[in-house]
Amino acid sequence: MGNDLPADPPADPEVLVIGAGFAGLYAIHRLRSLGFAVHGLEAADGVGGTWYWNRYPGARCDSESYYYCYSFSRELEQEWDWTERYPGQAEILAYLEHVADRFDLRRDISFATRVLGARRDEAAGRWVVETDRGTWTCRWLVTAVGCLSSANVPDIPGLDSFAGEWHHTGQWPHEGVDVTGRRVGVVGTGSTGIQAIPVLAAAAGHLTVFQRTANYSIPARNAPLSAAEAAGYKDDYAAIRAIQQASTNGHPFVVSDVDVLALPDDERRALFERAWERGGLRFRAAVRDVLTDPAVNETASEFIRSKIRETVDDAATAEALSPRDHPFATKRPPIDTDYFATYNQENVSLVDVRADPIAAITPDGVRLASGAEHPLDVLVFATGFDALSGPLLRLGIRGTGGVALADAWAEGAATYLGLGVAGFPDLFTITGPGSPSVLTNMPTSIEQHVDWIADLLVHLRAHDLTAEPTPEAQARWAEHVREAADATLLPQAASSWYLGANVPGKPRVFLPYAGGFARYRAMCDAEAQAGYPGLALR
Ligand code: N01
Repeated sequence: MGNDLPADPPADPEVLVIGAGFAGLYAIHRLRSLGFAVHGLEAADGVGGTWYWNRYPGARCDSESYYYCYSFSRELEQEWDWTERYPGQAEILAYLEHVADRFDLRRDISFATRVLGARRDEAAGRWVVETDRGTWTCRWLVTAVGCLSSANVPDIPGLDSFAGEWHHTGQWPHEGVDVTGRRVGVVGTGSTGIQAIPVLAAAAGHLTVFQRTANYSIPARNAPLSAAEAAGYKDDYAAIRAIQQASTNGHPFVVSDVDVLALPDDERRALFERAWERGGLRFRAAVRDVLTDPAVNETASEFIRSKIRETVDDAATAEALSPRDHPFATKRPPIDTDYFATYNQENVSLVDVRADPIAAITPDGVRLASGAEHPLDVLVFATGFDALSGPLLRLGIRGTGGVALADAWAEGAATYLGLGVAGFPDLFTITGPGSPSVLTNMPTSIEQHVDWIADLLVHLRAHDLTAEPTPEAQARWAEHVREAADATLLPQAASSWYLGANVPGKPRVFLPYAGGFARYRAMCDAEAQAGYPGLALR
């Protein structure tokens, strides 16, 4: 089905939802089912969000398919068939297109409509939203713009002069990029680079990886889902969802209570070997305290380094690929298919750009500070995103008194519960900064946020109220977010995008809430049950 613009977009809906990915689609569905006049604005010409834009080679989800999906509809759970343990980009996009059709969501979405700004009309008590296709107003503005949708392309001198083609992985051309036999460079070895590098290496004439920070990666162990496995998950959904709701990360697995430091070396090794064989994100749940006890973390970190040494033939390359500057899982841990083994291919080389930084892009390729030249035909920036706050800031939002969100957040993003911002009445931010979001399985967090916002809007509608966080509640939440991060090893990763460290000039504030999904959900529920004491309701 196409994504035609509605012929007559409804004038002045009650709720505007910006974005039509996992969050926006569910928000439109949920709010519509509660009787709100809701409309979606989407810059792309289709649904999908992250999974619309991220079409780079190897793009695949790191959560397993049976739980990287919505839980709000039992029928949807039963009727959709995933084909692999980890769903690829095209399959997730097909799923979201199915959801849009099944719940008839497209009729309430304007596609190819980019938000250019949103300002508060205080007299009218409404938001005025400017788009490249006209102006809208609404009573409640809900952002569903994702956490990782604002591409971070490094400002390297000479990029404009490059004679080859360059692409950021988050803005990958829909027609694909033919790298067959060509000289390809990849900058970045985060989750994205680690997924793309083996796939690019299989086709490229030569692949040069420009690595600034070595990364821990666990084998994904992707495989087709057998009919029996798929049926088993469908039968077990009630239990699976219950575990997710009670979990730290919204994943349906529990963190082991094994004290790895109490184990003899051979048992410790055997335990990690089993977790390595199982693969995936649950490796970090194989023992307790990985993210809180440096000694425990080092056992996991060193095990992974030993696997890199086992896998990579050249000892110097293995050492260069071995992370030493941050503990395992303090940056989002990637999972991979043949990532480290790729460096054994003759057509692949690794360049350490921490030791010898990229100085310039030339018409021919990349020049390092030492003067070394790397000629390239294709340059791929797997350099990540201006995370969490970036997608909101680029909406150009102005709240009470015309204050720009950018100014309100000059010292770093601050929200209440990640859901709203003081000074911005009737604006609600699905998976905003200060929410567990990126530390969790995203669909789980998205559903919780949308349900919470929907309940609040029902309350506001019933009592004819506006709502915004009180400055006091927001300040308390910022402090709690900081304490929750400081109770873990997470802030130790100096170059982490969790801290905004990947974007030059971005304030260093730990952005996601690290206190755990279940605990967070309980706090959100308590806030609602108490009549929203953290919100000024007028
Ligand atoms: O981005 P990243 P990503 N010169 O920021 C390097 C999610 N995700 O797109 O670490 C040289 O993690 C940077 O180096 P450093 C997931 O949450 C999910 O890979 O800053 N290098 C780093 O190596 C993930 O965490 C999935 O020193 C530069 C890399 O680029 C998040 O998205 C798949 C540089 C960026 O890594 C972001 O991952 C993929 C420069 N100027 C991603 N600037 C699935 O679940 C940056 N780097 C499918």
